Amino acid sequence: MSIVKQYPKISPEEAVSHIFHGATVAFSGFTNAGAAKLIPKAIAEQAHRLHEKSKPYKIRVLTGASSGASIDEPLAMESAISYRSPYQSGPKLRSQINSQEVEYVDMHLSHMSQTVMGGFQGKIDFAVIEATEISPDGRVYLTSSIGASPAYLKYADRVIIEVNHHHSKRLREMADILVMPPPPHRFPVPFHHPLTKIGCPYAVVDPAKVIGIVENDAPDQVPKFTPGDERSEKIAEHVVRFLLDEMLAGRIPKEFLPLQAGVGNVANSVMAALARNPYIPPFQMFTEVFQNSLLTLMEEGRLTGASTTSLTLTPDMLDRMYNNMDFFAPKIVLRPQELSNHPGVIRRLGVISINTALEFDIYGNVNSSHVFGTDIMNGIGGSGEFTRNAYISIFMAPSIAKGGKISAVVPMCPHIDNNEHSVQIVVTDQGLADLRGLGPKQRAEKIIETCAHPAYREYLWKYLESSRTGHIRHNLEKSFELHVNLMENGMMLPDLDLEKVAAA
Ligand code: 0RQ
Repeated sequence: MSIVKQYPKISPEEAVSHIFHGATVAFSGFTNAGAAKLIPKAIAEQAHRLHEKSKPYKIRVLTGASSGASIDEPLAMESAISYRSPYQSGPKLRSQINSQEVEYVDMHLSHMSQTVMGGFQGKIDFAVIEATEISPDGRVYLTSSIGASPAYLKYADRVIIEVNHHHSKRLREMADILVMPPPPHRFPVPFHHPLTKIGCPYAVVDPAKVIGIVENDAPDQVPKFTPGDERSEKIAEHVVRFLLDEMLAGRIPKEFLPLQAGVGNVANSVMAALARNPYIPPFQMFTEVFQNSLLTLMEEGRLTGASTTSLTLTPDMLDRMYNNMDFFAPKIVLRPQELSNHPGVIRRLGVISINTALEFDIYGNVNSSHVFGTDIMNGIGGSGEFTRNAYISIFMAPSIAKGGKISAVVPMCPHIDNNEHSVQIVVTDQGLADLRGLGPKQRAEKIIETCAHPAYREYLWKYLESSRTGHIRHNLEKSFELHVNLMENGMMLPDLDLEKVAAA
């Protein structure tokens, strides 16, 4: 730490005047939670002005995870992004990635800090970080997410802080921050419980690097999730019954095990169903996103503690938390994504991971990220580090999408995020297949019979029967027939009667 200084208060426009074409800018934010807000908007305006004069202006964007309305979408609307990592979920940016206008590096989220340290994302020219406060000696108190911000503050050349007065200063009571040193100087991460703390309540920056402070008062732009539908409810029922059976079999202890749940409607339905069931004891979470449903569960005493890297709460729910910090602060730990998603800790704690797939194949390989194996949806996010190291790893998907035009169960996935060696349980609204201990043939039979929608079962059985025998049966000429049909005819099985499918 070189100096102690008073930071100049600057306007977003002044801050942005430093950010040059081609710069790599690392923003705070893991989802919209804790995302920088005013500066991305001002960068988008700067891009608009320069593009109007036919001048080039694009930046390379890093964040903790997705950033949607706060960063990705305003910048993508002005074609101001040339490179993006490690995760995104915005429709405009997605289309620019899929047309190869934007280079996208889709990464395991806990790797981000190490990747930045190694220089694989290039030099970090600027970090733009939202904070509740920065002290003259460089302690940065982060807001509703920690994400990769501690590493960005450490490795960036120059730093701009958005001090956001909307957030509670008491967030620091939840924060547990450290940046891992490079190997071989790493140490075991001694978490024996989701709420263990080993770090500081603040991140650290060299004050000499700080260009200035931009003041802000805007809430996080976290959108509302739509409520779960009938298929999500069915999936939730299967998952709850399975977890109860695991308890009865003694494979889950009576005090239960920490859960990780992905984001989205299906995950919300599962969390709600778990909480409703009187035989599931109050539980804890070791996860990366703390979303609306979890806040309610905590208030009801069903969720007794959570480790996370972001509070992805709609503004009303975040305010509800801020108005009751005496209750919430001791029950939540906010960590850097390097630690919230730490493989060794996930394994040690015996986390049960519950994530969502776009599709899975008859052997249990999962595609969560690339439609047709070509078009990005969002990314792998944290699903890989949780699935690979979980005590029980679960993937769920509605058995059909787009009214039956798409089957979630396919012969072979054209892209694989999580493979058959890591995925233990797959579940759809049709049923749950426990793949543990099963060989490939048994897995295929179980998945087709239990998880596939009835309208697709016959096709899948025929595929299996017509396949070349080996340890794993496949018919390489037909492996992607359903996907090719979907691309060419808009339906995986063009002769299917969709009204009948919907009724089944
Ligand atoms: O299309 O948006 O046009 O309606 O895909 O599907 O069913 O709404 O599912 O919102 O839960 O997202 C895997 C994308 C699921 C998400 C994924 C179409 C479908 C719909 C979305 P529409 P749903 P969800 C923690 C862990 C990876 C990251 C992760 C995800 C749209 O869960 O990004 O797990 N996961 N992170 O109609 C083509 C198929 C399809 C399909 C569904 N097979 N082919 N389209 N759709 N199946 C979070 C973080 O890491 C931050």
